[in-house]
Amino acid sequence: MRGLIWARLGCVVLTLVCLAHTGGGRAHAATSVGGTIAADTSWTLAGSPYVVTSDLTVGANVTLTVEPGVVVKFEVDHRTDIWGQYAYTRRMVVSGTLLAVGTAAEPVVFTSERDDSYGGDTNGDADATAPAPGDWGYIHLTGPGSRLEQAVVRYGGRHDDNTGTGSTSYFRDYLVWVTSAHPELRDSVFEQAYQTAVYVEGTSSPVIAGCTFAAYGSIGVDTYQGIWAPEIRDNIFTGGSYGIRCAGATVVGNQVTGGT
Ligand SMILES: [Ca+2]
Repeated sequence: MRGLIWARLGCVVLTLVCLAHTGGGRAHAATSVGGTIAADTSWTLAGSPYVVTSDLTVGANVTLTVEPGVVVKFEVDHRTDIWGQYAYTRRMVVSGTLLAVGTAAEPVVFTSERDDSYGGDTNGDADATAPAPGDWGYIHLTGPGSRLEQAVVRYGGRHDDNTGTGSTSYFRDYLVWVTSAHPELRDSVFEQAYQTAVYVEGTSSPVIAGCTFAAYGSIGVDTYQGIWAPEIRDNIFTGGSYGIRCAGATVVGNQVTGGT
């Protein structure tokens, strides 16, 4: 009898251990990334999700390739500045080249660590936290040849570039920020941006085609500070304040609903 009881207890203990290991629905361990990537690197499905736990820089002359189906999640690191506004979030600065080319069935996803709808419950808290626009900063493209194709970029767009400098906050409220570069953004979804989804400045001539911009706070594509000629073609803008703000861009075949 005593042996039977111990056997049953053993079953209970084993069950608890198994639950602990699968707690929160975490499929498998995430890969933590941050700092500077100094040599050509691929992020693979086997390593996904990748969690950005400090500012991430892709160095000059370096290519980061993100394979189809890979989910990249940015740690939520909100801190309150001296004005009482939340200030600091994670970001990705691409001085080299970012190749994030997915497929319709397996897009490349950039999102908040609180977004359980891609890559599972990566932060291990079940539904205790929900993602929100501005959970992370931006992807800043400043180097040659970057491509985002069949990608989903969501819940970012808020960053204080003066964090840690002791100066007044300098908010960069963009989900994707293009400075003097010529990336191709095709057939992708940019949604839940805190303010502007894609901001283009300097001698930039990106191609932005076949994309959907949804539920962003302010402007879908803002190229007003760009002095070259971007091509903005066949995109859908929905649920933001404005679709496109531009000067000197080629703008063809776009649809704007729920804004102007
Ligand atoms: Ca969660």
